[in-house]
Amino acid sequence: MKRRSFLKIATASFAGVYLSQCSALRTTHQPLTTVIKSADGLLDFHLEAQDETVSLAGRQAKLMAYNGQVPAPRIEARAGDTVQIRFTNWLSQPSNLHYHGLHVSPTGNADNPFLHVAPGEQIDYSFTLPDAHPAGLFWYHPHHHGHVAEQVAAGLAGLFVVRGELDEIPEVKAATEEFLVLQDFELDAEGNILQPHPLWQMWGREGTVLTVNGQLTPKFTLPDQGLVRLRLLNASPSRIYRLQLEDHPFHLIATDGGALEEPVELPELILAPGERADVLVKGDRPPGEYALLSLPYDRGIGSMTAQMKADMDNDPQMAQMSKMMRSLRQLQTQPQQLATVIYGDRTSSIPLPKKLGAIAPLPEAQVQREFVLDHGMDIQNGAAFLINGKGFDPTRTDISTSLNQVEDWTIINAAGMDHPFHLHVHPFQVLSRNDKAPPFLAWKDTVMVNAYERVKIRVKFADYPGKTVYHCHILDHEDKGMMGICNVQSV
Ligand SMILES: [Cu+2]
Repeated sequence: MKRRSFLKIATASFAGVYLSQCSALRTTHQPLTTVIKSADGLLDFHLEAQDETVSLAGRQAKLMAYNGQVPAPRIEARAGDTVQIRFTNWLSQPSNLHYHGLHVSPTGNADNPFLHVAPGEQIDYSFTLPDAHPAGLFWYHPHHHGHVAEQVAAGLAGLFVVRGELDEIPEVKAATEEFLVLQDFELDAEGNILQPHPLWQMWGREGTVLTVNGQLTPKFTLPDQGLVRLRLLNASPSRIYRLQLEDHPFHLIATDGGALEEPVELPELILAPGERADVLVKGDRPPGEYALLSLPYDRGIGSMTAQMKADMDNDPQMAQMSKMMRSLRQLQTQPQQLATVIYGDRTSSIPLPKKLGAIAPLPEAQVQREFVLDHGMDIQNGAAFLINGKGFDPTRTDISTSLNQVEDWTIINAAGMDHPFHLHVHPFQVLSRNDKAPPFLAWKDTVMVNAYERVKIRVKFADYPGKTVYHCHILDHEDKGMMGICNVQSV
C-alpha cells in the first residue's frame, strides 16, 4: 500500500480522538497534551510518530511528535490492565517504542528495544501490566539504537502513569496533581532543530530552550495551606536538572519505581535524564509567586565548553555553535526559571502523609558484577562510549542470568563526565555510592553515576525472561555504544 493512501485510512480509522486533538492544536496554537486512559482493564489506542510543526515555547517549531503533540499524550493505566498500542512510524528514519520503567515483558511486541519499525510501517504493541505493578510515573520514548538521542531531542516523549495505591493515600489524593515534562531544545531561526556538532554529541546534546510541558515558564497553582503534587520527568536527552522551588522544600514521595516508605524532605532535587520524581509542596509560606528553578549544574562538560568557545570564536562557520556554547555556559552558571508556582485560594490545611508504601530490601545477592563506563576512540566513528571496554553489539549477549537470581552490580564511572545508568524491565535498589549507603530505600530504574563515582545496585530478575538492555541515559552516549545486553534465562 502506498504511504499516502495508507495515511488517509489510518487517520480515518481513529478519527474520533486524533482529529479533535489536531483541530484543537490549530485553533488554539497552544501546546496541548491529551490524556488517554484505560477503561475496563484495557488501554487501546493509536500512536503515530511524525515530523510536525508544533507550538513550542511560544513559537512554531519543526519537531517530531506523537499524535501531533509535544510532549506526547499522557497515558494512564492501572495494574493488571492490558495495553494495546497500534504504532505507526511516519518519520523518515526507523523507530520503535520503549516503555521506560514499566515492569513488562521485553520480548515480542512488548518493551522490546530490538524491534525495528521502518519508515511507513506499523506495529501492534501488546502487553499486560502485572497485577502487582506499582503505581508510579513511567514514560515512553523511541529506543531504536543510533536514533534515540535525535528522536528524543526532537520531542518524542510522553508520560505513562500507572494509577494505584499511592494515589489513594488521603493526603496525596487531596493534593493538586500536576505533571511536569522537562525537555530542552536547540532551534534555529526557522524553528528547525539544530543538528549537533560531533563534539556536542560527544558530551550529549543539550538545548538552551528549557520547556515544561512544551511551554516557557508555565504557571502551577499551589492551594494556600494545601499541597501540590508535582510529578516530574526529565525527558531531555542529556541535560541534568538541579531543581529548587524558592522558599519551599520538596517532600519526595516517589521515585522511578513508585512510592517511598515515607516522605523525604529535600531542599533541592537532581534529576538525570530518564529519572522521575514525585514531590509534595506545602503551601505554608506567604501567598505569592515562587520560581521553580533549574540551578547551575556541571556534569563534567564545563571546562570543555570554555575551551571550545575560545576555538570557535575565530571560525565564522562555527558562529552558531559558539553562540550556543555561550548560552549553555550561562545555563551552567546561572539559575534558570522553569516554571512559576502561584498561591491559589485558601483551603483547609492538609498535612503531609506519614506512611506511603512498604519497600522490602532485596535479599543477599548470589552474583557480583562490575560495569566500567568509559570513553575511547573508534577509527570509524571517532568517540566511542564503552561498558567494560566494549561498544554495543546487538549480536553479543554481555550478561546471562537466570530467573529469580539476585545480583549486585557495581557501576564504575572511569570518566570525567556523569553517566546516568538505566536498566530496562527489572527495577533495582541502590546499595551504595562510593561505599556509602543511601539515606533512604527506593525503587529505581535509572541511577546517576557521577564522574569517577562507584555506585552499587541490587537487582532481582524475578520474572520476564528474555533479552533486554542496560545503558547510559545520556542518549548520545547510548547511541555511540554505551549499552549492553542482559539475557534472563528461564530455569
Ligand atoms: Cu553517558
